[in-house]
Amino acid sequence: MSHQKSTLGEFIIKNQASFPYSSGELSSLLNALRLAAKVVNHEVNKAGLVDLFGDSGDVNVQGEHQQKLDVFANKTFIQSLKNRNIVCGIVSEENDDFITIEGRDKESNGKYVVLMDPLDGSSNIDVNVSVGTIFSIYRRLTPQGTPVEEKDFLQPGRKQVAAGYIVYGTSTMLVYTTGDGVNGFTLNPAIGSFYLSHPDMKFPENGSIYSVNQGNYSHFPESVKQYIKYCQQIEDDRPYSQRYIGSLVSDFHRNMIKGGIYLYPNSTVNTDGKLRLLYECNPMAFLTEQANGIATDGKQSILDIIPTHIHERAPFYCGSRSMIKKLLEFIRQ
Ligand code: AHM
Ligand code: MG
Repeated sequence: MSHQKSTLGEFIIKNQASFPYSSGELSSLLNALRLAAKVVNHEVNKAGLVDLFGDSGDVNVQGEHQQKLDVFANKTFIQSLKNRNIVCGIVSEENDDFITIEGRDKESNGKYVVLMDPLDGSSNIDVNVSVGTIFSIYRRLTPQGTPVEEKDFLQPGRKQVAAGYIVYGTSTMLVYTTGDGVNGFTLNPAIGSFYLSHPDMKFPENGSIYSVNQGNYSHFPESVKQYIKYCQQIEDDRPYSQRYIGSLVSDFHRNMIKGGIYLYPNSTVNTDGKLRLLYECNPMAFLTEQANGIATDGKQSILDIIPTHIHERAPFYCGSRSMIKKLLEFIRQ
């Protein structure tokens, strides 16, 4: 594979010219994420060997302070982004407020903002199940040279210039879009390079997998309950298989490759759903639409929601077109 396929670095350079208003900065930003992904991957892979499971603030045998992996991932991505003069602000699931990044001089802070979930599905770490990083990139609204403002982050998903995820699974992959299809790159750990292994990824039009935390069934809206019953009926190509890893990135990745639907509805417990609009739903929705799928909150495309605060939640349904269309029939009835 390594001598035939292009590396992620080569691919980014080759496709740089197709970015609107390209000046090489988005490429540099993607490279910063690529570097951080490798560092986090290294740490995730040895999580069972060194004592990375403790609470943040623990002290290990060498007397060094331990970091939980999600704290480590957060710091690593932030530092890698700060090191280049491209990003003026970051929103992270791990930080209550947005982070302001000053430029090297006042006039030259970056023109992009990044929103991320540095380690999604982190409850899976302790049991050696795959986790991921999700990222979303926008051009800022306020002028360069001024401090970033909250409104720079509160843009509808439709305005994303790039989005993607890293899945730390049986192999580590970086999957992203800049609005020109979705491409997946697999890390060769021996060489430390990502190689294009999954060009032009697309959701199959239909699928036979539904992914939902069915333990919450009693709390779901009636329409979603009805759809789940439909998935279980013995008719045509059903019943579908139920697969739920509990790590959005991993469930999404499988469904995009095999065909399927992911559901995290609003419920009597989570009235707005659980997943975060800005750094979970939006980037996944951008990838979904670029991969010929549909991502919706049940009423509208996820990408059309106008956000009002940085950590807001949304009901989230995404996947193969015909499966989502069927779900929407139930919701609209
Ligand atoms: P996290 O960002 O705190 O890890 O939560 C997000 C995760 C998703 O990856 C996953 O799909 C979902 O939460 C699982 O939630 P639940 O355990 O309620 O099914
Ligand atoms: Mg998350």
